[in-house]
Amino acid sequence: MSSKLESLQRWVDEVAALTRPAKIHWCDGSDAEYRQLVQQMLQTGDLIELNQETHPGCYLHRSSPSDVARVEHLTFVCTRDEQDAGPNNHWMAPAAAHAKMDALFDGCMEGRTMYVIPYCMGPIDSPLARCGVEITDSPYVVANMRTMTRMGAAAQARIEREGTFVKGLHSTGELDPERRFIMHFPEELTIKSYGSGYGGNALLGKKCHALRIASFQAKSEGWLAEHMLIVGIENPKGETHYVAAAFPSACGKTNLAMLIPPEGYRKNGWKVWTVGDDICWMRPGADGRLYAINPEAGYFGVAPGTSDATNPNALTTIARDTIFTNVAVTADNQPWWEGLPGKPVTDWQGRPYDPSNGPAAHPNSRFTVSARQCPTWSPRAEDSQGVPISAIVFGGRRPSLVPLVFEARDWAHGVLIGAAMGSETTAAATGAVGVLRRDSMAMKPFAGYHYGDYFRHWLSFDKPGAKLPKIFHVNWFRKGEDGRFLWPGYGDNLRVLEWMIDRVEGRAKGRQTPIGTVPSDGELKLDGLALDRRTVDTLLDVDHAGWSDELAAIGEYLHSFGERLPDELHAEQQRIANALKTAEAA
Ligand code: GTP
Ligand code: SPV
Ligand code: MN
Repeated sequence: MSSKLESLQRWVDEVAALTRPAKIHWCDGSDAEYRQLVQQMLQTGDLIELNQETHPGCYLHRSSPSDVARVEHLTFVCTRDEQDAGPNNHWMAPAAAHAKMDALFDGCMEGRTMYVIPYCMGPIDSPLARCGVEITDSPYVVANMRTMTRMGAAAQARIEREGTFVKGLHSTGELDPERRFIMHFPEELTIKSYGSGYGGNALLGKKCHALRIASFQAKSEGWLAEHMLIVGIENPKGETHYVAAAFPSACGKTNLAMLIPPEGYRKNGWKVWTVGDDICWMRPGADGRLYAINPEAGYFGVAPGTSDATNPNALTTIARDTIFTNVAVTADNQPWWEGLPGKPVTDWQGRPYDPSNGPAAHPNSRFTVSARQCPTWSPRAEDSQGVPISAIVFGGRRPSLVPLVFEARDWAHGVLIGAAMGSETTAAATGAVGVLRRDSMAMKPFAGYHYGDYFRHWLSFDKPGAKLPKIFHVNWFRKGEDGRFLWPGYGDNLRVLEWMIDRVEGRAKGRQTPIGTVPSDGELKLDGLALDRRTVDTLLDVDHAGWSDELAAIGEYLHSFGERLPDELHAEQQRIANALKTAEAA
């Protein structure tokens, strides 16, 4: 390849001088290149061939058993001023962080191939898209980046035209958890990641670039980089509303993005269009509405729980040309995880399956697949201007208190609802599972700067001329006394989305409560569901005493962001706390 951008060539030379690879390969993103990589990984054991009759083009990767999830305690945001990283991030001084990382990278690619991956996040000709280059010594990372991003020659051409790109340096190193760090230098548009080969730690276009670095850029450039799915809901009249929803990791984004409408809805002509399942970049258009693109080109989705009953679309999507990571295998060499029919014989670590070792598939096992393989893939995913967003949805795993759905009265209230989000932790990150923690806008692990500044940035979109989406909060995870989910979820979540669209279009009146608007009697269409009256009442109930405690906890949480917290959010918190007191007294 000729006419390389000088700054790019210089950086590649510098990295090569530091890491000392045996070979350098510039990735062009071609089919031939992919096939060659797969052949090589089959030989080294990095990939294992799955049953090619049932799953053509599908392979299994087993990661090191201590490298199976994001590592938030080893992830740093290295701004010049510690304050700018905020209490929501781990911080290290840039010079110290560079020194630490460069010592790890010193000679780490000896005898190995260094891959240079030019990629574009977003449709290749979109003004909202941004480019980066990841340098890695992992062919598995290359194969995944090819599916997850627009990788190769076209991205490189755009980089050469624009002259700027995010620099991401990655090595799997020794896969030693003691020598593992994921460092971000947002002011230098630079990422350095060492010691992990897994997902968000290693595919640097995804969480590191498209969320941590991008959120930092978006703040100064007037847009938003969010941990959100984007889904189009088409009604029987052929009108489509686009909804963006932020749920924490492993809390239902992929599932909602691909939902199949309940039978009655399908008969009536409702359709669902998948634009994105994890990341959303949006900015105001000329008409004042927010327009969104999905910066990714593929899905890195949670395998366990994916079944014909929950997400048949995903099952169809991953029936071919998919890389599975840390799933189990059946006797006839098909991928298997908890929730599928059939039986595992080999677990995710390659051992004969023994239930006393825990689940057969790792709870954070995943599939990597091109978005275009999804039967509900929306052609608007390639729209360079993005899709207009009608509603923003926040949600998390809340076993109690939080109703199925409620609506913010205005933008500032919506920002408070997003900021106050809480959810039980999941296997997507290392650490305890099932612990309730605050996860503002589902961005706790991903906001590349101080949450106080981030909330202020969100509030700044409410200005004259803006036609902002309505903001809602949902909870699919409310549990009954028997510990089972009260709401059927999955496809039936469309019933809740329909109510939101009715609110957007002014058809549903709703019932005002101190925490926001909930569906009034009969507004939520529940026909065909075996839900008794008491369950529905519980799902939509607003417990004033319980919410008073919740608002106190939210107040304390907001307080932890100190002076940078916008006064408007304190005021909103106070307003709702007071409304609850009044309601309790009544
Ligand atoms: P990340 O890729 O980690 O960001 O996760 P995600 O938000 O895309 O989550 P995903 O859709 O993969 O769902 C994670 C888990 O939640 C799976 O085990 C699902 O089966 C389960 N889940 C998703 N939607 C629902 C729902 O509506 N109800 C219930 N009860 N579980 C759900
Ligand atoms: C998440 O954890 O939110 C994911 C998976 O989407 S990872 O790419 O590993 O971050
Ligand atoms: Mn995610």
